[in-house]
Amino acid sequence: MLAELDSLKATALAELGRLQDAKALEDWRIRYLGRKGTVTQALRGLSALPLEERRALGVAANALKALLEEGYAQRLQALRKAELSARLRREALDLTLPGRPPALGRLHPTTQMLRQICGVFASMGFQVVEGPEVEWDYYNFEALNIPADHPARDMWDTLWIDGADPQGQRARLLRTHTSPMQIRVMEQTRPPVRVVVPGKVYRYEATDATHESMFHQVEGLAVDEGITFADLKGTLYEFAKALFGVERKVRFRCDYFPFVEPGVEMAIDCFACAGKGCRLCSGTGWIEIMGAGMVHPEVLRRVSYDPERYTGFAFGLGLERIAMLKWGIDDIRLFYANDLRFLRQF
Ligand code: FA5
Repeated sequence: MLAELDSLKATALAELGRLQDAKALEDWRIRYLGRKGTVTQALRGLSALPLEERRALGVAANALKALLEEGYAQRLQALRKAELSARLRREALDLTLPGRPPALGRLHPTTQMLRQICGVFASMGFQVVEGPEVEWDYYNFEALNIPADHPARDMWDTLWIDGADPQGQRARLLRTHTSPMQIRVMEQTRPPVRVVVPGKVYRYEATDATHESMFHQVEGLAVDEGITFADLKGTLYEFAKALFGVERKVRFRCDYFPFVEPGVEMAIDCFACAGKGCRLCSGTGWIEIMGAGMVHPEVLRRVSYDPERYTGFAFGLGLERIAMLKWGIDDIRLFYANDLRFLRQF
């Protein structure tokens, strides 16, 4: 019987050493140490033996049981450890891998420039308002002192909504400039008026490096008692300094727009060559940035402002052209070509 226990011990331990997973280990435990397991059965069988024999065998059988239980516990621990390290290897995270940056959006250069320009005028007390892009002939032309058949209409190549042969003031068009908002604002308010109007405008033109058929303008209008040409110059000078630097010089030269009198074009001295003449300023030393002038008395009369009492100035600038100057962009078509290589630079 002792010999049997010895051989049982040898087989059980040899098997235990070969086990590779938890399921096989559990089977092993049931086979040897379970309720009907070999060792348990052997211990039960002891009761049938004579006392002397029972004592000696009992000690040996209990020692075997303890040995196998101990072996089982150690093997279980070893298997769990092996399993854990295999899992850690399998699920390892490589913390040295660079992360994937979330794609962040940004403001379009036009929007950035628009906010910058409106910010400068807002700091001088101008209110920012917006108006419709689909406009009546009346506001875009007629009320601005440009009646039908007036040759000045040729200055703005118009996209008509209702066909190429518009009939009168109720014809609809895509506004060719932001100036119609001068009329809309004055119709709805009494002086003093101080507004800037940013927005899209449309022209039926062939595109090239400096012309788009859709671009943005920022209109400005100030009307009150006693406003003079000096106010116009001062305001626009402040604007030029804020946007292009304090050392800028400005130049006003006569220009013609039917809704202002006198009308001017405003230029700044070229900041690329400090007025010496270069490619940016076509060798002139000056860069034109907007049209402006004193609001025409006829326009004031149209909105029932008394031109004997009130005077005002207005200006209109091309936003993309200003952005091109500021950021050294040499083709206006880049703004709306949706080329990310261009847009990501802002
Ligand atoms: C006007 O549109 C007048 N309404 C401006 C004005 C307002 C004058 C108030 C007096 C008082 P003009 O057509 O020149 O003017 O356009 C104004 C600016 O828009 C130009 O100086 C230029 O910077 C820009 N611009 C004109 N045409 C285009 C175009 N096709 N593409 C891009 N920018 C343009």
